[in-house]
Amino acid sequence: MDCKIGVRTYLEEELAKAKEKTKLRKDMYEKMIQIDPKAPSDEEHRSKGVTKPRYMIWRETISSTSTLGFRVDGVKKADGTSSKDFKTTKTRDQIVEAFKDFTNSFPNAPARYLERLKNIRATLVESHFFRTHELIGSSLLFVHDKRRASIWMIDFAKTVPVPDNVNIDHASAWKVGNHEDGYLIGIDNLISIFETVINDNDSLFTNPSIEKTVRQDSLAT
Ligand code: I3P
Repeated sequence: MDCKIGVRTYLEEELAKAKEKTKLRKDMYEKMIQIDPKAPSDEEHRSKGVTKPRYMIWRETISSTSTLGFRVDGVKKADGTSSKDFKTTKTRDQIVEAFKDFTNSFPNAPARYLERLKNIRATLVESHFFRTHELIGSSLLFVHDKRRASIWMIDFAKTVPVPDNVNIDHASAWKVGNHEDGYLIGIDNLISIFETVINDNDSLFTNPSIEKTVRQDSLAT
C-alpha cells in the first residue's frame, strides 16, 4: 500500500508559478469530471481545463490529505489484484476499513506496522535532514507477507531544503510561505488508525460467539 504523506501535495513554488503563468491542464479537468462532474467552475467547464494547483488542492480535499495529513494512493493485494480507487477515501472510518481489508489474512501485520510507524516517527524527530527539509508528495510504502511487515519512506522528487530563515515542525498548519508539510500530522493519524485496527481485531477475537468457536476448535484438536 502506498500512502502519500502530508497535508499538501504541491510545492509553494509550483503555486507561485501557476499564479504567474496560468497553464490549463485538460487531462486534470478530465480526471476531475470523472469523479465529480460538478466540481469544475463554469469557467473551467468552458475552457475544459484546470490549473495544476487547482486540481491538486481539490484532490487534497476530496481525499483525507487535507484533514488527516495522508491519503491512500494505491494498493496491491496478495491475490494480485491492485487498485488506485481511493480518490474519495476521506473519512477515518473509510481508512480504517481500507487498512483492515489490506491486512485481512495477515493478523500479525497491523502490530508490526504500528511499531514501525512509531520507530519512523522517533527517528524523524531526531533527524537534522527532516528538520531542514519539506517533504512534499512523499509516500510511505507498506509491505507485508505472512511473516514480516515493514514500511519504507519513498518518493523524494519534491523533498527540498527549507529556506535558511525558516523553521518547520511538520505538525503546524500550512500557510503560504511557512513551508509546513504536515508530515507528522499524517504519521500521528496513521499511528492512531492502526491502534484502532488492532483494537477492533482484538475485540473481534474476544467476542463471545467467536471465542466459543475458537474454544471448540482447540478442544477438537
Ligand atoms: C496526480 C498526482 C501526482 C502528480 C500528478 C497528478 O494526480 O497528484 O502526485 O504528480 O501531476 O496528475 P492523480 O493522483 O489524481 O492522478 P507530482 O506529484 O509529481 O506533481 P502530473 O500529472 O503533473 O505528473
